[in-house]
Formats: sequence, structure tokens, C-alpha cells
Amino acid sequence: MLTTRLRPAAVVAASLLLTLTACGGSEDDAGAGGSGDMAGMEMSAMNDPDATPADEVDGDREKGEFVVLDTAPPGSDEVAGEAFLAQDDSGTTVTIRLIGLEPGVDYVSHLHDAGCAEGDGGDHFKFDPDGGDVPPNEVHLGFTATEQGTGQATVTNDQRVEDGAPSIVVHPAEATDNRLACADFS
Ligand SMILES: [Cu+2]
Repeated sequence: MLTTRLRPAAVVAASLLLTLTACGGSEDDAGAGGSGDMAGMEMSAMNDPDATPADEVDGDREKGEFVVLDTAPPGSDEVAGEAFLAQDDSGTTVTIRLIGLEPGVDYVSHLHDAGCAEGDGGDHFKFDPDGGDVPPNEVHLGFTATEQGTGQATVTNDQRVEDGAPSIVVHPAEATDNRLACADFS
């Protein structure tokens, strides 16, 4: 029954996503996003606009398609997008691109340690299971949705996640216990 909770992302998303790469990079003034994971964390640790996107990294690449979770807030039906996980000699790169978000709202995303059908992604992936819950021990992405409701982020980490992070989950930054969408890498 768990799989029935996941709905495929809209196919129309694909063409819209192609336009996203041209309009990012101007959302640096995210401001204080409340008391969630964003507080006290450098935005640059959650989004590196200068990094090579994961889908362009020359290495082992996996792709996932976001599906809206049943735990998403009302009005999230249009959320869709893609996630890419790349690993090479210099570590791990993750890129996400989404549409259908609430304009101007801050979002955070984490690599998770279980598939989307297993408890909506399980817990945060950690390189050191006994280590802390912020980067670089975890992989976090953050961004502010544009006026068009699009958003994207890329982060790098100098360690390889190997096969420890089968999914990625997007949350509203103000309610990181709220799971909006999940993508399984394959
Ligand atoms: Cu998460």
C-alpha cells in the first residue's frame, strides 16, 4: 500500500524544467527563514551556484523524479521536479530542480537514508552515523522559490555517499518535519 501514496510527477514538468537553468542564481537574499534548519546555517553550504550541476558531472550519475507525498501541505499538487546525484573522484554532487512551489518561500532538501516508499525516505543520510546533523556530515540543499514557483540548488561534498542515500526529500524551510516531495535515485 505504501507505493500507492506516491504519485508520478506531471510529465509536462520536463519541458518546464529545461528552462530552469537559465533563470537561477539571483535569489541570494533569502533572509532569515525562521527557526528551522536554515537558522544559523550558511546559505552557501546549501547552494553553490558556481558548482557544476550533478547532471553535468563526469562520473557515476543517478536521477530521480520528485513525487508529492501525502504529508505535503494542501495546494502542493503541482509540485514536480528532478534530482540528480553524481559521484566521482572529488566526491558527491547533488542538484535539484523543482516547479509548482509557493513563490518566495524558502525550501530545504536533504539526502535521506531510505527509499521514498520506506517511511517517506527514512532519516537524513549521514557520512558519520555518530556525527552531527549539519553539512558536511549531512547533505543539505536550500533555496528560495522564484516568483514563478521554480527552484533549484546544487551542492557538493568531498566525500562519496556511495549507495547510502537512495532518496532526497524536500521540505518547507519553516517546517522541516513536513515532507513535501521525495525522489528515489536510480
Ligand atoms: Cu529531509
